[in-house]
Amino acid sequence: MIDENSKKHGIIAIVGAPNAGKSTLTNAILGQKLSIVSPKVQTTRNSIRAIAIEDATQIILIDTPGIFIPRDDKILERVIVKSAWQALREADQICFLIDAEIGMSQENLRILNDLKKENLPITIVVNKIDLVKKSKMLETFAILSNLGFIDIIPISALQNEGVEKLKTFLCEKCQNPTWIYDEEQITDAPMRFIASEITREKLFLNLHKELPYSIAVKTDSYEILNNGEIKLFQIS
Ligand SMILES: Nc1nc2c(ncn2[C@@H]2O[C@H](COP(=O)(O)OP(=O)(O)OP(=O)(O)O)[C@@H](O)[C@H]2O)c(=O)[nH]1
Ligand SMILES: [Mg+2]
Repeated sequence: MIDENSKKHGIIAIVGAPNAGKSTLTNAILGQKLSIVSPKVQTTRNSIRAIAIEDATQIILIDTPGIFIPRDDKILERVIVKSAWQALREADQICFLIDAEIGMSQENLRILNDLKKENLPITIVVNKIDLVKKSKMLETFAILSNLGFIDIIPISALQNEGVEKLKTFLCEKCQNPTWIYDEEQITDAPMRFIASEITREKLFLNLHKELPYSIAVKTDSYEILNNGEIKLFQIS
């Protein structure tokens, strides 16, 4: 039993450019698959909360859509990016994910400069370290420390390398009293949303050039069958 008085929580926003591995990291910290993942950009459309527990601490992760410069005429793009910026403002700590293969791109620099202007608490997480040579890593680290970042954590979310260390680090940033979700709750997203997301992930993974990126899936209803299977009624 955890003593009520020792319970703490914190909100951690996972942000970064599209495809940096934000959803993979969210799932790795949570310890189970919740957020959908694909090799295509803009897989995550809505910020989604994953609620992890580490001893007496409830770590509330917000997996956000990738931040990019939206085109003026694309409403969907503007909505996606807005959802990421909203999550940043309500977080106690921001994990800014950088794809180690891409390193400090102009886009990453621009987003980081915008974040710094707002004086937000940022930890840099360099992901996909399994894909790069040490020299490339050191180059990225040097640029980041020249920009004044002190907390830079290398990980491979896919191979679960460095994730435990990151989780311990994030726990220290969660200093608000009490828990705000039930112990067994892993997200605040409704079942229907999760069901729609799983179908959207399968569409992303199985369709290629024919996939319209704006594809959306809506779950109308579902039935739990006698054999335990779930029958979904969805439109896209
Ligand atoms: N090699 C390697 N691949 C990774 C790692 N983390 C994520 N990936 C892959 O990178 C791709 C994108 O991962 P996502 O987790 O969907 O990335 P995201 O940042 O959530 O993407 P958006 O939601 O589209 O912004 C997937 O193919 C992942 O399997 C890693 O540590 N190493
Ligand atoms: Mg994602």
